[in-house]
Amino acid sequence: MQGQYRPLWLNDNGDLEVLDQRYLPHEKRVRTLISGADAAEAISDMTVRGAGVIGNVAAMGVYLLAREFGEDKARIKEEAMILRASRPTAVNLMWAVDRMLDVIEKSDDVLADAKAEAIAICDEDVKRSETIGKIGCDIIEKIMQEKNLEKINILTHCNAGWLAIIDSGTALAPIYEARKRGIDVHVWVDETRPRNQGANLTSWELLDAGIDHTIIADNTGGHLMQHDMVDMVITGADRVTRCGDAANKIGTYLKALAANDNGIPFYIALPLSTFDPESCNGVEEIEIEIEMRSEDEIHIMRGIDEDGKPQELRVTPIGSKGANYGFDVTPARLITGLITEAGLIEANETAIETIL
Ligand code: RI2
Repeated sequence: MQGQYRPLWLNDNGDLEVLDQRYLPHEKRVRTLISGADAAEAISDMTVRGAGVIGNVAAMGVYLLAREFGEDKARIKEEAMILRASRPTAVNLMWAVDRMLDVIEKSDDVLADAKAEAIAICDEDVKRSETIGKIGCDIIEKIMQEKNLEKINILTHCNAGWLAIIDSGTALAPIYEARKRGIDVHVWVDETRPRNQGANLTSWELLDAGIDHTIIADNTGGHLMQHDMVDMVITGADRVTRCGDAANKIGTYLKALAANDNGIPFYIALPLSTFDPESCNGVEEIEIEIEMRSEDEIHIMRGIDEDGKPQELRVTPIGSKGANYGFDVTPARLITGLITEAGLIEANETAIETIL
């Protein structure tokens, strides 16, 4: 692939260019990152987001550090710690930075090796995403056969498409694959307050791909499930423990509870780099890494007006407090299966051990 991916690519100067996801779906704006600090900022300010892509941008960020600091490995390592801490929950970020630093540590040609490794990480994600798509789509076909469906309704939360992991996502990869296989799919897209990754990004991706979808307010899923309007749920993840508990965008847990209550299969799609082998009980152990974001995201809605101009609108009383938890943890017992590039596995320690 040589560094040309849809949400990020290297330009002719060797700078990293990324699609600025803060302006989607209304504007396709590109931001150029020339230093490791630029890459860290782009991750923290959500120019790029999604567990896979922040790992990719962090890896490319370490390459940019190698370009700045040459053979000064100690300095690269020091600066890379800023990248490593640029968001707290998605473990792909730490995984990618550590892998880059390992290569640099052993390297005699830091710049060339760092660039090659960052590209390798991205290339591997392309393959992972493709495999996840195929395995996930086999599950879609199985559910359709079992229920004798002509069209399948899949609910997803947040954005786990190609904007989140190259080149076709985690949760959306099976849906893209279904389209390739000619399967009739309809996607319920949770808006995903407060940053609206579903309403802004998943819908944009699906519209672009010509996939039938409907955006719903976050609290709609339970009602749809009670009325047999959802056949399966697939989401991505930011961190999955070795025992199968999954941290994902806030609200995922409530969807899993509703799915469980209604006997609807609930899948998490993830690359192996999203596993956190260090932790087991996700609610207790991931708690400290759950991102708390600015309460302004709760108070202020962003969008465009009738003239297409970006606007911000305060929707809460001035003086009320807001709390903005970025992620929640879905316990393994509520997860039907984990769709990974190593296969479909059960969400438990014994099964996960065989693939890590
Ligand atoms: P992949 C997102 O967080 C969501 O939690 C989403 O499910 C995940 O990243 C997608 O990442 P944010 O970065 O599973 O938008 O596709 O806060 O890697």
